[in-house]
Amino acid sequence: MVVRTIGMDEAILQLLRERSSGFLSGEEISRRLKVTRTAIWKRVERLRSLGYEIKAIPRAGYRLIRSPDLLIPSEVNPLLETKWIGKTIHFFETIDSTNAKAYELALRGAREGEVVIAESQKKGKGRLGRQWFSPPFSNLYLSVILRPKIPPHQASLITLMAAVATAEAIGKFSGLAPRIKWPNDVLLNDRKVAGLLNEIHSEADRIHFVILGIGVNLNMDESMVSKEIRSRATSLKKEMGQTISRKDFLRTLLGELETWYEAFSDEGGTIILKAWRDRAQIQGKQVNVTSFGETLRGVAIDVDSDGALILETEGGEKKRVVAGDVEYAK
Ligand code: BT5
Repeated sequence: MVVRTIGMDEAILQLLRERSSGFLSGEEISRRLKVTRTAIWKRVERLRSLGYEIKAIPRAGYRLIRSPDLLIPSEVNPLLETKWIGKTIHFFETIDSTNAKAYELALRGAREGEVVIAESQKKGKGRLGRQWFSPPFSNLYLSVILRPKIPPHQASLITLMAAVATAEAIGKFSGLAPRIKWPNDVLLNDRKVAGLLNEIHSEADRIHFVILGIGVNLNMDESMVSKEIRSRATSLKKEMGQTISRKDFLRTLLGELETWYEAFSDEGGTIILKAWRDRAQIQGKQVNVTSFGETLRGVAIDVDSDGALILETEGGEKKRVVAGDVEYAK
């Protein structure tokens, strides 16, 4: 569907970019892409509606003046500095959930490093059946397919790795100091700027793939957001006081993901756990943890090598929490 539409749009953009210093006639585009001139005109109108500034002069043709901050592959690919993550990008203007799409692609054999990006999600997924608010053309919603050669019980290290990489990307990009909240929220000024949802497909002793789902609030304004989320969410634009180039941020994020995933693959989990602890600073904190409908109060001791939270409850008992939500006690 959308991919095909985008394919033709991108082909037109590609030709216009090649002719950056002059006009390209409708006739030439029509000949090279084997479509009618009316079809090209319709595509150009569509591209304009997406924010492309395209000048058209009768008899001279078309010229690309300016491109918007879109995340389509032809805008993103030339910028990427990664070796393998994002070499194939599946782009959608809108989709139910990038994670669901990536899962489907991975089942059909998509390779490690393939990425699904959407401009908006209709059913963006949070953890535990919750929703991720995903307004169009303002944030980043992406899913990366990984095929790590590790046993399933280590999969949560991949989640910690992704949280570290996302926090590192936000830190490098903004100069601010994001904090990780167990298990995988990234906060700026105690508000959530990014959330991660990782989904695993495995058998008893082997992981087939992990879908790393990452949502980062970049240019989302408070006016776009419901009251419920507003008090707990923030965006890079809000924290930095300027509009964010989503393409540039994406480049930074994919670069960090590649670096940290390779560090994990080469050196193991210790390096990830250390980086996670440095950015979470949860050890010794008084917390309330909600897990499977039960709320536990206590002091966070650490995360273990499987990413579980170790809590010392008020009664002095040690508990290991594998899934849930943390609130810092005031
Ligand atoms: C998460 O869940 O934080 C995981 C979010 C993962 C989203 C990405 S986007 C790309 C990929 N494809 C998907 O379908 N999902 C992933 P959780 O910890 O359960 O947090 C969800 C809660 O955060 C919601 O119940 C809201 O209270 C709040 N929330 C929803 N949208 C938000 C947003 N844009 N910014 C900040 N908070 C939000």
